[in-house]
Amino acid sequence: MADPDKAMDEAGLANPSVREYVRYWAELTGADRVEVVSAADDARLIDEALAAGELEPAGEGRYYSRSYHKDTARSEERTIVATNDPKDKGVYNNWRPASEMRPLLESKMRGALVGKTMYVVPYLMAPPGNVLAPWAAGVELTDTRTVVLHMIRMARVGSEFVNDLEDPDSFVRAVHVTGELESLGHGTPDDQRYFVTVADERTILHFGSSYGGNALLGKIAHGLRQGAYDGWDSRKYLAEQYMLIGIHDKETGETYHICGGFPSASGKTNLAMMLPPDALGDRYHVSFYGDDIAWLWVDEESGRLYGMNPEYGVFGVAKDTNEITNPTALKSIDEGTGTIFTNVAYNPQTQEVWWEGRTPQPPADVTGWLDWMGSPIADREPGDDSPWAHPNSRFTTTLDNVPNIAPDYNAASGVPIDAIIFGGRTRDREPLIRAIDDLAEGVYDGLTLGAEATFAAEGVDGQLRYDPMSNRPFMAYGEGDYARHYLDVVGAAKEQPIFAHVNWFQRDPEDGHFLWPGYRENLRPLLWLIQLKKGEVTGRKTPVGIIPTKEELLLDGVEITPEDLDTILSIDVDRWRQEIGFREEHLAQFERMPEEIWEAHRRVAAALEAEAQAPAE
Ligand code: OXD
Ligand code: MN
Repeated sequence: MADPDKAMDEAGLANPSVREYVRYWAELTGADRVEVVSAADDARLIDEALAAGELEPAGEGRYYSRSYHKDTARSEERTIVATNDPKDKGVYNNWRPASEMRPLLESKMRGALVGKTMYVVPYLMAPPGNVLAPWAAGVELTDTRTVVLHMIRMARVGSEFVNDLEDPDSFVRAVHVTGELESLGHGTPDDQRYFVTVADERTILHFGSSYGGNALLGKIAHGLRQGAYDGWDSRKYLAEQYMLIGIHDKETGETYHICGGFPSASGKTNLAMMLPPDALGDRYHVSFYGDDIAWLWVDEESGRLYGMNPEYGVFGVAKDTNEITNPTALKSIDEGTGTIFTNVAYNPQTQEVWWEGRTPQPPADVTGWLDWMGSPIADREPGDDSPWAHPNSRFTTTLDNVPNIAPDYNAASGVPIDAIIFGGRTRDREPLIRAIDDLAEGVYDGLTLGAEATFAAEGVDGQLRYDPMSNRPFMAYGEGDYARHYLDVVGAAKEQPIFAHVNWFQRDPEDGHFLWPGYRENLRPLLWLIQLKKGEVTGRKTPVGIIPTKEELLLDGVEITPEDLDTILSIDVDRWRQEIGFREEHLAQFERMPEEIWEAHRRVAAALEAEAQAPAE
């Protein structure tokens, strides 16, 4: 049996509430050993993981890992938010009573660490000293060394982050037990996996995976689900799946901050790491704060909306990351960065890694190459063109490795937010950008955010898979209450951020080409948005927001035809009227949706009707 007190004494883990929690779980799981971790243990843990074969070398100072082949992504169906109040049930949070979930999870975890080590990972999901730090401390207990190594990259880790809490009990209890991955019945009626956040007890209990958001509990379970619940419960803040960037104007010396949500596979990491286009690089610099999570609150002193990235790293999707889509990401995962790759293709002979879209063609010489499951590519049957890397394969690297990391990313203050943007992957209807300068209409727009269903079978043609504020998988309480809270937090700011909806993905209906070149050029509509907020341009008012005129967009050096430009700067009223019908059904599912949101919906619908009746110009 482990001696948790000895381990905690040695590591200087002094918080009495944390110590009691660690003792409780060491006993319940029957762990043989307890080890308290800090970021300074990284090199030793890497060596141990290499020696144990859990990691393999991927060039100098980079590592490769492979997960169990059925354990490769978050599982939304197996994810539950439990509380003691049935009123917390929403459409998306798979609510269950805490009284049912806690005993169930404890029974699955009982005795599960016999013969194993229980790692104790104290962490902070905030820049130290931030006003939201009281909600950001946690202690993850995990049975998996590679999970520890990921946590060290994705969060600030060490006993110092929990030792001096004002309220010693105010840390999130985050317990991760992997279970016997081969016998969990993945995807069957007898699925044993449970990923539960007991939100009103600030306890996260995840059983049955060692992958990504299922296992790194600081990131999604705490940073988003628990954070969202705490933000609402305290009435103090929002925890959102948003990227956060700064745009610095070297001519005026001013910096603007934009955050925003995009459903997965809509290019959020690429946007967050964007370099300015060559023609604008002399004047503007884009800096990176984060690509996945932002917590937002109103700063008491200035009365402005502020934001910060609670994470300490990037857990990026590898697929399609290359010199054109995201050169910044490639530099962030270069040799010497300590990056861990998971489920990409790997060549143990040369220690190289590869994923679909890294280069137009896979390596021509397949000698030594293994696919993400470890099978030699050379042994494939002719015509087998299954991907070498898993589509959800990832790289994990710390923020300091990102070449354009903002100089103040670690500042306790956070940064003032000028604009909040939403964007999905939409092949028609959505213009390049439409700005919304009304809070309720902005929140309404976020609530009706969606992306095209990936496969036609998933939905009706032209209908989006709605993903409110890109938080659908992370909703922690009822959507109507969420909308109310969003209106209240942002509404309390003295200077309102401007909202906008962006779309880089409109296509030509005939030949399918993208109308807007995307990537670095996406800075241009964002600069227009800032100018609009400052009153330097006026745009053109439409029923669904303000869109730029051709003359207002900085277009020098952009390759786009006048016809394509017209299309992305115009509103297809008939398609929009169809969309309004879908939105009405979507919103109607949610209880307690604030009247302001319904009013915004009716305003937009009425303006579209008026436009449809207006004689053509
Ligand atoms: C996610 C992630 O699953 O960021 O959204 O990993
Ligand atoms: Mn995410």
